[in-house]
Amino acid sequence: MKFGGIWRKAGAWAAASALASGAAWANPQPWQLNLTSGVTDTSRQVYGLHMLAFWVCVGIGVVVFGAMIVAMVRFRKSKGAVAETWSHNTKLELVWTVIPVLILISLAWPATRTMIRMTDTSGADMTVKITAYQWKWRYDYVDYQGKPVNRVGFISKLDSENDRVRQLGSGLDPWSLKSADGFDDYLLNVDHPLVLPAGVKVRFVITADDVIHAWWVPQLGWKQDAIPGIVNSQWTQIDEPGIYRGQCAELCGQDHGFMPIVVKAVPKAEFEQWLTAQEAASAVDQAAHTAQTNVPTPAGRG
Ligand SMILES: [Cu+2]
Repeated sequence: MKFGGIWRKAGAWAAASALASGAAWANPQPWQLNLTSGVTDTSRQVYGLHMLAFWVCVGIGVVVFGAMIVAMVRFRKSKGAVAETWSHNTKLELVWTVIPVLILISLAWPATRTMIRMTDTSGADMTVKITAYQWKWRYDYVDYQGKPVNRVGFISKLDSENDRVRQLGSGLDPWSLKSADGFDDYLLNVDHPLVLPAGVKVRFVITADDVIHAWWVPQLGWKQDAIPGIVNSQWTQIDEPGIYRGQCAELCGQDHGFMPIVVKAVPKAEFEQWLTAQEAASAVDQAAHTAQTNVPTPAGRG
């Protein structure tokens, strides 16, 4: 009952601070020191937990260092202070054991609730398979609203302009690269973003085909290791359309710093149009491929 109250207060406080700061942080900012509150319900919960733990630590720091400074100033030797000789005090020891236990429980309780919620991928309306490679990502759309998606998948890698600029001795200016909204997107832009519908629960199944990578978009509030031979799952539900950027978060080799992630969240109707167009294009490709492989072998050969 008591913890529920604490959690509700922390949640309300977190939601208020998220509203105040969320919009300004759609892109990473220079000197952005704090965690972002992100663009999903879970990312805001994670941010709330982070701030709750932060302020608990600040409170403990103030009390502990305050008591230390008062003791050092008021009871210093030059003022004639003489050290006490007792070594145990059961009441005091009980207090300094029980209080930290209560603090830890009050932090662990909401954190566990959020963790449980974050791992529950059930009830998703869509599945995307993410495969990591040195040094790019592959996205395959598996199903949408209970129906399998027909062969929609693509590789997403550092865009060609970024790739040209990053070459040693290219002589090109990294600051000349800007996204449509004026953001300096050097090393943060890809050729094909992962297109997702806003307001839809999306399940990700994440793996890798060579070494361990990690798929990380800070605005979504989690990162997930992509491990060869293992399929990890995660989910997200992005509130608002927008561009959300991330990077590989597990040192995976020479070009680890050059495999960014861009998620493009679009309104649901726009996403459905996009998906239908992708499916149609893939069907045409498939038909052309079948026609090519079915060309009859000329008589008298083979
Ligand atoms: Cu990687």
